[in-house]
Formats: sequence, structure tokens, C-alpha cells
Amino acid sequence: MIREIRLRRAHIELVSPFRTSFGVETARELLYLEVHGDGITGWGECVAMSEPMYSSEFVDGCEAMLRRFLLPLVTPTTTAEQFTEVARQFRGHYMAKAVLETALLDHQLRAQGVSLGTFLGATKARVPSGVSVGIQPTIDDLLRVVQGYLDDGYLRIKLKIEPGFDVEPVRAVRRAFGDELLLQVDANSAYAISDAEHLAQLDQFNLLLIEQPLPEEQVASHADLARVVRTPICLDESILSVEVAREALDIGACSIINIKPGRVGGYLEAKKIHDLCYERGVAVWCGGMLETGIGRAANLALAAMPGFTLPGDTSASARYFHRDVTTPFVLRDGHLDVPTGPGIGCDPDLAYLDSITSRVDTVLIAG
Ligand code: NPQ
Ligand code: MG
Repeated sequence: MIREIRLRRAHIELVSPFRTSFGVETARELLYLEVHGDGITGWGECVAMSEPMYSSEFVDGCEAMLRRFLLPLVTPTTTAEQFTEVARQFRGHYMAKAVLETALLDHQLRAQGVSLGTFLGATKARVPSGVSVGIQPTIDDLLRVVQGYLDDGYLRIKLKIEPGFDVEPVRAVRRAFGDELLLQVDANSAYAISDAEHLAQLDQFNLLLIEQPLPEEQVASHADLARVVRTPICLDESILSVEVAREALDIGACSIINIKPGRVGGYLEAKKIHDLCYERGVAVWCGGMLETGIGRAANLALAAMPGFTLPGDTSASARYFHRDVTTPFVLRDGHLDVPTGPGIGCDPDLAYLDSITSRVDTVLIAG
């Protein structure tokens, strides 16, 4: 039985500023949910940023959505599946829904002694790790940063790009590190369909994919772009549900999908997108939102499913944090181990988590 849910706000510094086409991040604003009952704690980590730069969601907005609309849906016996069904009455707010669904799912799986990986149908014990490289001040800086990640053992490099930092940086990385390097780019919606010919210049570099070149709402324009650019188009921000994924694939807007559970409302919807793509032979990979160990552990369970055939942004803890809130995830031969314990399979160091926590509020769950 669920007795109470705690909403915890915390703050953690990044090891280095992370620059994308939408801005520079130097720290992560955190929102965790803890589902308490029967002596078990289920954890969820919200992926929203402090400002609505990646998508329309932001962490204070998620907190408001949770307090006013989502937490009141939970009773002592609500399952993750039941919550997600009743939460459908509210439009959007995927990241707010995802954190609560995940905390409920972690709680019930821990009670059953089943790991999230087992629940999802994971088939791998470890997953290959890629890394997302921020926009750098100069190409020399970029080459140094990429070299460092390759020395760490990362198996795939993703370069963040924007107008003015695209063709030449990609050319330089390809030239410096060779044709064998698994290389892709992510524009975070920074281009327009009128940039199609410009983006086609990336075709010469044999990239795995171009991620989200155009705005989230312009799904059909991605299909137009895919007729001009030979490099596979991968959608991230646009894919908010399995229905959008199906339509995007049907019209040829993308041939690869980045699955982020937070962006699609949780792990249950993420599994549906995986299953759709697996059935159609469409490659998927697991994105990242600078999660601490709680969110990272859950993503690894997802990335261990059979359809995740490309390395994800599931990087080691040290990519983002000097000290993670869980036992750190470390690279071994370019891979991260999938946790095997019940639920997400790991717990935060509560003393450390408390030290970075600004506020904990408790919501009692009335029977
Ligand atoms: C992406 N992630 O694939 C995102 C974007 C992103 C690993 O590239 C704070 C919180 C900063 C979430 C910066 C990666 C972020 C963030 C970028 C997400 O598009
Ligand atoms: Mg992306």
C-alpha cells in the first residue's frame, strides 16, 4: 500500500558547461519523487530542465502539474499502469507524468522483487555507451574533447550542431578520428526546411544519423528533408507518443527514433515505441537528459531491450557529475552494466542526496 509520496527538489553542478543550440547548462535542477509504503521506496527522476528550452516543459511546471493534477490521482493501491491510464485525461505534460509513473513502477517492482529490465523484456546485461558532445568555442577544443571521450572508451560520438557550427566541425572530427568512428549529430530543432541543401553537405561524412534538425511541430517537413538529405533522419523532440512515432514513420519523417522515457510520458509508452519499431525493423536508441543515477539506472534497463541496436546517450556518471547520487555508473570496455536488483536496481546515497536537497514535501495518500 502506498502511504505517502515525497517530492524532493535538489541541485547538482555539471562537471563542465554543456552547450547546445538552445543554450548553455552549468547545473541540473532536480525533481525526484519517492513513493513510500510497505517499507519500500520507489524512485523517479524528472527529466525537465529548469527552463523550457529543449521542450515546453520545465521543472517548476512539472511540480505544479504533479501537485495540482497528477498526485491527486494516486490512491494507496494505484499501479503504474492504472495511473498512466487515468492520467490520459490531461493533455501533454509528459515529463511530469513520466516521473510519477516511474516512481510507482519502481515501487511495485521492488515489492514484487522484479527488476525493471526483466519487466521491460531486456535481453542484454550491459549496453554500449555513446556520449553527447556540446558545442565548443573552437574546432581545436572540439577535437580535444572528443579525444578525451574516446580515451574514456565511448563507442559512439554525438556532436551537438547549430547553424554556424556544423559542416566544418563534423569534417574536422571525421578527418581526425577516421572513417570507422561511429559519429552522429544533434541539432535540437535549430534549422529550417530552407536549410535542406546546407544539411545535405553532411552526407559526405557518413554519419549514423541527423537528430531533430527541424522544430518539434514540423514532422512533415522532416519527410521533405529526408528526400533531400541521404543521411538517416532521427527524431527526438517530435516523438511524444507511440501514435506520433507511427505517423512519423509512415510518412518517412524519420528512419530512426531516439527514445527518451521522460519525453513520452514514461517507460510504458517508451516500451510501446520500442515494440512498434522492433516490429518494423526500425532502429532505436536511448536518449539522455543529464539524469543522475536514478534516471540513468532506469534508462539502462530500457536500453537493454532487443530493439536498441544503436549506442545511446547512456553515458557514465562522470560525463556529467563529479559525484552522482547513486553508486556511479562506470564505463567498462565502452559499456555500462544494466542493474539487476528489484525495480530500477539502485538506491541513492541518502546522506549525499540530502546534502544537495533544497526542499522535501510530503503528500499523504488517503485511502
Ligand atoms: C538531446 N540530451 O538529446 C538532449 C538535450 C539536452 C544528452 O544531448 C539539462 C537537462 C541540459 C536536459 C541539455 C543530450 C540538457 C538537457 C541538452 C537535455 O537532445
Ligand atoms: Mg536530441
